[in-house]
Amino acid sequence: MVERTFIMLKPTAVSRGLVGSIISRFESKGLRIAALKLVRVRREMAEKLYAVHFGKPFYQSLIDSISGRDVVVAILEGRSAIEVVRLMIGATDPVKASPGTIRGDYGLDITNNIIHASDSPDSYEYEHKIFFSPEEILD
Ligand code: FUP
Repeated sequence: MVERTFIMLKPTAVSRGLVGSIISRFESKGLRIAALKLVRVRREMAEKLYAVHFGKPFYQSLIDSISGRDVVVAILEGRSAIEVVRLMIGATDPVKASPGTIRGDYGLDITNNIIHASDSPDSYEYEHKIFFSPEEILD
């Protein structure tokens, strides 16, 4: 099934100059870029993206880690894109993420774990609308 997923390259990926390398992995895999842009994250956008984590011990540092900072957001399209991208990014904790995955290859910090990706069709529907208007998504 062809579907879309939302990804966000976190501020560390941008500041370390990893954007091209990471996007290249998705292109090589055969995923199509349906939308792509560099954005400075407003605090309310961060709070919306991470609303499910409100109240958890790491919530505030998670919000602070992206608020006011630059990220690259994209929508990727392809067969089972949500599952494929989740496999490619690896486990949430980079210590546990397998080598060969993006989180496994590029860092150690759990909060700044390089990349976010939607984990279900519902989360895709919710997340991509925080960053993209319909006319920014191209067929
Ligand atoms: P994931 O979907 O893999 O990004 O993981 P979660 O939705 O569980 O977590 C969202 C973000 O919260 C992670 F990217 C990093 C951060 N986090 C922490 O900082 N500490 C934790 O113990 C768990 C998650």
